[in-house]
Amino acid sequence: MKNSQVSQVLLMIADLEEINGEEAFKAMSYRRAADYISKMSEAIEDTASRDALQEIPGVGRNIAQKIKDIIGTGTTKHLEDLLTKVPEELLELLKIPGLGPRTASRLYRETGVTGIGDLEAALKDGRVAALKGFGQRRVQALEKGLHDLGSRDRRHLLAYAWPVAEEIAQTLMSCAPGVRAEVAGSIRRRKETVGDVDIVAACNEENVPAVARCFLTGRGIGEVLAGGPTKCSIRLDGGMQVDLRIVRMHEFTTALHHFTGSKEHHVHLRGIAKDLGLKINEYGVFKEEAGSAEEPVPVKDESELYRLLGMDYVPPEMREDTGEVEAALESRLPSLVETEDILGDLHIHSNFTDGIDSIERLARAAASRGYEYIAITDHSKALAFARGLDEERLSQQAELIDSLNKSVPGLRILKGIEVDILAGGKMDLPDDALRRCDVVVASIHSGFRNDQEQIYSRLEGACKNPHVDIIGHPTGRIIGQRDPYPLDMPRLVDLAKKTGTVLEINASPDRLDMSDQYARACKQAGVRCSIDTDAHSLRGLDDIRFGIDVARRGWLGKDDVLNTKRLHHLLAEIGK
Ligand code: DGT
Ligand code: CA
Ligand code: CA
Ligand code: ZN
Repeated sequence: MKNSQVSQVLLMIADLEEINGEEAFKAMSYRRAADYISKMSEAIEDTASRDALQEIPGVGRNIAQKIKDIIGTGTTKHLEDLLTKVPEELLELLKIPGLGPRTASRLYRETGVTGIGDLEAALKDGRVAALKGFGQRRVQALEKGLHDLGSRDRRHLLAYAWPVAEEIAQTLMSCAPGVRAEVAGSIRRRKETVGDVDIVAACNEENVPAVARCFLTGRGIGEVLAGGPTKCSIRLDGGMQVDLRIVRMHEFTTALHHFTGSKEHHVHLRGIAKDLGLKINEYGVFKEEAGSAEEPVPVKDESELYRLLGMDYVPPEMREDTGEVEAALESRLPSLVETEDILGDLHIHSNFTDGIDSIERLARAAASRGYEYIAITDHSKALAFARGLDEERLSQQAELIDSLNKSVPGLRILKGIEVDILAGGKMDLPDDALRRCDVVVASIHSGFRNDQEQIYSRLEGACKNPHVDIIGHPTGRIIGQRDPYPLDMPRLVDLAKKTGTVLEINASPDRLDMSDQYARACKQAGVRCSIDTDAHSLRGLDDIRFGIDVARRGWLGKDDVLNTKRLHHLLAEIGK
């Protein structure tokens, strides 16, 4: 059982307890434990077998026993009891942004609503509006939430879909000799969200049934949607669809290219091929012969395919028909930033605030990734629930960092802060405190309902503050959960250009903020970006990959990214 699964069961217990009217503090212990377990690097089974479950925050004897039950059986008697008191469909309601356990409980007890479908009906027929305390605004918010939930369920985070897809591709390769399989579609293009998973497999004729069988009988399949010899489609238990194309070996390159997309990129390529007397499709590249059969042109790999069209190789991330075809024809595609180019991470939280790992452990992990530097940027005091730092704790942290810099070899730990941008554009800590930091990330964590002008003037306060280096997660969105605050992005890019402020590509899989098109706008305007994880644990450092994906989709090269610079250049660039 994975940590994330155990954590989910605990969250379920917490929600059910609260819906059931249990006191809030009881649910809180489960939530704390769940949060910690999902972030910690040790496998929960190992924690259990060394009898250390009670070291987890929120876990006493009672919850420890339940965790053991969950590890062993996937559930616990307490959960099963709760499920007899509260309909499980109510948990679905909690997926609606802004709808918490208390509201779910009232909806259930006072209008009889259980699931999403019921709620839709009760909103329509006025049962919800008739509830005490449910004004028109609240009803509208629920309607919007319901609508957003619908669109959220149709797309999945890249970070969720990608490992699932890779695992299936790996399995296919081991189910018969000589099988090739690769993930295509929007995952290969590294889009932030994925509609469905596309996999292309190639094998010899006689192995087709084995490959198809292997795909259709894999783990976690909820439903088989199609099961033909060349095209199979399944829906996984979690609701995600997976499409598989099975082709012959010599078709692999063109099939992979076709199903990588995007459709728009391909439409453009086909036009170019036609002008050259060529035809390209999933089965190959063909010379169009007047009056006779088309003659196949052998294609070894994708580079060769593009070469046949008179173009440079276009990386999958750029295949969106937003100018890459023209650029590839004229040999002026930028060379994109790579994972190896990243020399450090400038937005990391430690256990001084809401991170779970110590600065020392974070530093050692960063050093072993080959980083040259990291910045510890914990929250400032306005974020009370995260135990944000005041000046005094910030200087205690600075002292610790000074001593760690002597004892952790091969890596410089920079003193940083993620300072809250308050109402009116004031920083949450005085200039004196910010001046002592090597790196200042300034972020908005409150007042999301400000209007566009208010948001802009807050960001203006940050960009114009001489100590602020980077604007963290500039738009504030959480994918599928929270819309960005109202922000005129081109105006922020202008401002960043004028003030020399760096804009962050936050690599947290559900933020990816800025998005790819904003990153590209920065490049065009000559505004520097940084790619940072906002890690709250050792594991979070791995998210850097998703930030690099965004940068590459935004056409950024190494030089466009601040944290590809060597330490002394970095410090010079941010004026230190
Ligand atoms: P998604 O699933 O919405 O995140 O996006 P994709 O790009 O993975 O789209 P999907 O799964 O519908 O199709 C995968 C690829 O197959 C797509 O990127 C290009 C190719 N493809 C699918 N349908 C068509 C089509 O009607 N025409 C062309 N040219 N290509 C198509
Ligand atoms: Ca797809
Ligand atoms: Ca598909
Ligand atoms: Zn933040």
